[in-house]
Amino acid sequence: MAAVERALGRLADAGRRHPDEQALLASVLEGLRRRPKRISPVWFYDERGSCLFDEICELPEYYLTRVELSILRGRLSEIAASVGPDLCVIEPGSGTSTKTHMLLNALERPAAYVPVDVACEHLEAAAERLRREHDRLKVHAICADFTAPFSIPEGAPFRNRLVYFPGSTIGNFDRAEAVRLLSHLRRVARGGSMLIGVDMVKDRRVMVAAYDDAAGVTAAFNLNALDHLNRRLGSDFDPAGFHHRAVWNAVASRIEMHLVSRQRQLVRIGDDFVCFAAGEALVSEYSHKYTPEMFAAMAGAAGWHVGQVWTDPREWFSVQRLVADCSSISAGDRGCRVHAPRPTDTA
Ligand code: AVI
Repeated sequence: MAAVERALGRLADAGRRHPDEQALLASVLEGLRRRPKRISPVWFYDERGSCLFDEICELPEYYLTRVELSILRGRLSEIAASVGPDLCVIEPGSGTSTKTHMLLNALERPAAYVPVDVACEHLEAAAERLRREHDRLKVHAICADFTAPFSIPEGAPFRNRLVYFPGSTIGNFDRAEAVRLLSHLRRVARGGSMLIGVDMVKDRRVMVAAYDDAAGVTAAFNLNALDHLNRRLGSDFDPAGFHHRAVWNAVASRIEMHLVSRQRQLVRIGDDFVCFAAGEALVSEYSHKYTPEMFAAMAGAAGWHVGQVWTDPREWFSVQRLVADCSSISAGDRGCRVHAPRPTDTA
């Protein structure tokens, strides 16, 4: 009898949920039934999570943002010359478009900028700022999840396309997902090119420290995902019942962020319960690191050819130009070649 009542209660509860919320709940439960359990890194990014991420980018251990910016600053005119004039720059997951400003200033007569992001309010604010700063630039913001198909308005000045995908966001997708995304972005580029930020394999200690900083900001960022889940889905994760862990998985060439259960516990999610054993890890993020060869092979599987690779003196990070059509790579740049670092590049 109790089981029947529980089942009826579950049906009544399910009926009260919005279909979008039900789909969200179903996808979270699907991840929590996997071995190891997984949640999507999208749960990091509520308001607090976005602020924590901004703080992460300033941490001494988190080299990625700093090094990518140093490469861009040091090679900006070379990069701008390589992609050419009159471009429509499309930026998936544009956020606050901070690095874009620098790129747009260096490009010759940029025609249009198309930021694509799910955070619609931030997107419009960033678009408005860029409209004010570049008065001849057409800015057309698209509020969409860039991993799903989205369409760009037809016609000039949206023709000559450059996809700009900095920040090593590609590292947060596993290989199959990354190939799918890169193929999708190649179709978006329509025969154009892509500038992409790619984090490189380096000393394990450097990589682990970047995801497990001494001040505990990344730990707070990771645990905040549980608060976000609780608010959105009415689950009862107790963040104090988990601790943050960052590990290097050499076989998969990635940093993994885990939330490790401190004890055996039951967590209610919707009308279901999920059991965690003491010490059991919930995977919250993968951050893949590449060698130039690994990345070129993956980009190749998505139909891209590597043109130039710009890197820093320690070769910790790279900015790569990918082209859909191999004939647009000059003979000297063909293939995967790491440029000799210049003495002016600093991390
Ligand atoms: C957004 N992404 C590229 C970051 C990374 O480095 O994988 C997210 C992040 N996770 C922990 N720290 C930063």
